[in-house]
Amino acid sequence: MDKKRVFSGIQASGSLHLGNYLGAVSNWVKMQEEYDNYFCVVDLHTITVYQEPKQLRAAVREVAGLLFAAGIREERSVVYVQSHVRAHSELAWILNCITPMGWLHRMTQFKEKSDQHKEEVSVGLFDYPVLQAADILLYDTHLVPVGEDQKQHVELCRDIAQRFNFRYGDVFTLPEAFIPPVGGRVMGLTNPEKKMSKSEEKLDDAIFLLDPPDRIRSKIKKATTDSLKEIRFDESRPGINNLLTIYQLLTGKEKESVENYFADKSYKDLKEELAEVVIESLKPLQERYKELTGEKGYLDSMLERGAERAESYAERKLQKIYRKIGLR
Ligand code: ATP
Ligand code: LTN
Repeated sequence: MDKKRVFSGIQASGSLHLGNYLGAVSNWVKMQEEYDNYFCVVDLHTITVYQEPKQLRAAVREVAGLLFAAGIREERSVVYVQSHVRAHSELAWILNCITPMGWLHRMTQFKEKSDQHKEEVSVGLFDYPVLQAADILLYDTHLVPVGEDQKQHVELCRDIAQRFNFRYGDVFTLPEAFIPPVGGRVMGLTNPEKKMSKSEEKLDDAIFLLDPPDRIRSKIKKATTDSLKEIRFDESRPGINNLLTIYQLLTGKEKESVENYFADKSYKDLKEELAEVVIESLKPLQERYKELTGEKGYLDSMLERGAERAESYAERKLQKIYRKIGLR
């Protein structure tokens, strides 16, 4: 029987952080054996907000390199860059023509991002979720593993697919979001009321996957906690709750055993132990990243193969869509 298909995307708007890793990428790695996978560096989404060209080029390679370093394997997964496969933009246009503006006005991420970039909000930023729907629908995707912030976009994608199928016949598979029960929303270190984010100005808020050990120690040391003492999971205490959640995810322990372990310890102990756990967890990834990018041309050739494989699927699907609409 054919395996179910997984698709997910990641932006090249900066370095990857622990939130991206725990909320998304680590699950992609775990899931890849069971499914047929497509993982895409979504550079066309990234340019919905201005990026300096040189930096963008470097960031795309860094993100792709980190996916492989984290354990995504070419044998199991197609990894490629969105702009290398033209079908994404072409399908996005078609979906634009069946998506009501009102649906996009409801997207909370657009509201947040357009507040952050008040000086210039592009049409592309508004249209961002439609391009995302095109990504997903091109590959007849069943499951979309993402962090909690993307749930609304995947639901919109389903709505667009349903509308298309209703008008033109059964063309699209209806996808479902897969959001991890723990880790779907890792919070910022200095501001644990907000999710950890690449584009956050405050650099100490996020632990980046390529941060050296000393940076990790100093960021965790500065993390916001509270004036209480007890170390336990409690959503009303976002700072401590977040540090414990990161610890739990990286050690693979149960909540209860994490709480027992820290029962007689101080916040200082928690921070020191967490820093060492983070450093050790990222070490193999950082070493693989160095190896992989040290060999000239290695990463580029993997991405080239990825684009070819993605294109052969996407192009066939797109031709079918064109015929359904009456464009062929
Ligand atoms: P930023 O937070 O800087 O805007 P983003 O959300 O645009 O970044 P992407 O790189 O596009 O980040 O996201 C890649 C994946 O990481 C998505 O599945 C997203 O849901 C997930 N993700 C992002 N931030 C977090 C977080 N703090 N906790 C859990 N998952 C996250
Ligand atoms: N909007 C997503 C990135 C993204 C994506 C996708 C995720 C673009 N296309 C398709 C899943 C499926 C984000 O994380 N900000």
